[in-house]
Amino acid sequence: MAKVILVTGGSGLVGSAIREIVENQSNALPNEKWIFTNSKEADLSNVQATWDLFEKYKPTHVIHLAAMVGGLFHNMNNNLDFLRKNMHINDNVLETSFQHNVTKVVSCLSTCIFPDKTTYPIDETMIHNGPPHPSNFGYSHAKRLLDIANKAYHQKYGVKYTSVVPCNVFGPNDNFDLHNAHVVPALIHRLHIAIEKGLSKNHIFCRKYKMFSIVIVYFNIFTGDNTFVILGSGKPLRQFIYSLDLAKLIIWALRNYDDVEPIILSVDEKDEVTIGQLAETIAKSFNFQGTLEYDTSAADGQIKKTASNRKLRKLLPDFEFTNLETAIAHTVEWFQKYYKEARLSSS
Ligand code: NAP
Ligand code: GFB
Repeated sequence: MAKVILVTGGSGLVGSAIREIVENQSNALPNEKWIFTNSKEADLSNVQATWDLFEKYKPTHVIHLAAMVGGLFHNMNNNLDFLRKNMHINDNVLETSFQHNVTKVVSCLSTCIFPDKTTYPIDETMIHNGPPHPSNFGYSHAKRLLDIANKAYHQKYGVKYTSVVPCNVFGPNDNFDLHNAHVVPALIHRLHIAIEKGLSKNHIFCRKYKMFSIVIVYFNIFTGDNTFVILGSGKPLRQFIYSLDLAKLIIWALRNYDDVEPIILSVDEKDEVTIGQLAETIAKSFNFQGTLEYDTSAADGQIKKTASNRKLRKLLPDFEFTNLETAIAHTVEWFQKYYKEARLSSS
């Protein structure tokens, strides 16, 4: 049977990773037609625009990624927008999918929507066991409603609407906006700027006085300005999944996972790192020789959200995740190569 697979949010971090796997790494099956859409083509918070999009493509399957997405600080300052925008998008996509007889919808939740006061590791059964962390309650409740809606549609109509629950995601084509981004793209962008500023200042100094780059190191040590500040204490723990690995798992879920219950798509618990370890890994990728300092006046957000991928491992025991250092190196390399086209500002 021919499948028309509509990927909402197809231009974002996760959507572009799926496109990379499907189109550039030729992983589409002969009977699959893949369509990647974005907010310019159709604002899915608008009912009519959503209807028109589905009328245009008549999808049989939907991977629903479109959402208002952001890091800790963006969420903290915009809980109402995250709640309303995502509620509208999610309700429009699910109801329009049903009205168009879509066979299957795979939506995207997040490990940050779980209860803040909980036991660890968290698993798929715990989503609604208590209030989420106050920093992102708007986003979290909108995402939890997706799970509730999936179950309501299944109960009434028997349709296969399900969801996947990624941990923190990063990779090429992320949102690198300095204020709204998640921690990985934010640190990459900020360290890139710091080094450019530092080096360009020193380069100017050296060029003017015809000195060699060895002076750059001396100049930095001498002026002591080789410090990079990380927001927060650096102590919170996170699991990070490379976007291309997540893309492969979401494609697998569309083709093979038919349970209405969510499934966590996360690296193993043993791969959890502190924000400080993450920052050191990013600094190593830039070959940054300076010192990392922590601004403890800035929020830490959730101290941990350790998720179990046991359910995934049972179904896909041999799946191999890209290790963090390699994935960070790929992302830094991509950012430096495509700096001019990257999403440096999401406002
Ligand atoms: P992203 O890079 O910010 O991309 C968001 C996508 O949604 C973009 O394609 C954007 O289109 C689209 N979009 C936003 N508002 C829209 C609207 N009103 N109508 C239509 N499209 C709209 O986000 P992402 O990181 O890829 O996230 C994708 C999914 O993964 C989301 O559901 C998110 O909640 C989930 N997730 C992300 C993370 C993470 O760490 N990034 C972790 C867990 C779960 P434009 O490009 O036109 O704006
Ligand atoms: O990815 P992130 O912004 O969101 O990570 P969460 C925040 C952690 O990184 C906090 C530290 O401990 C911050 O103190 N951090 C250090 C920074 N430097 C920076 C920086 O420059 N920018 C940012 N953003 N953080 C999000 C949820 O939580 O997880 C979202 O709020 C989403 O809803 C996402 O679901 C996956 O991991 O804390």
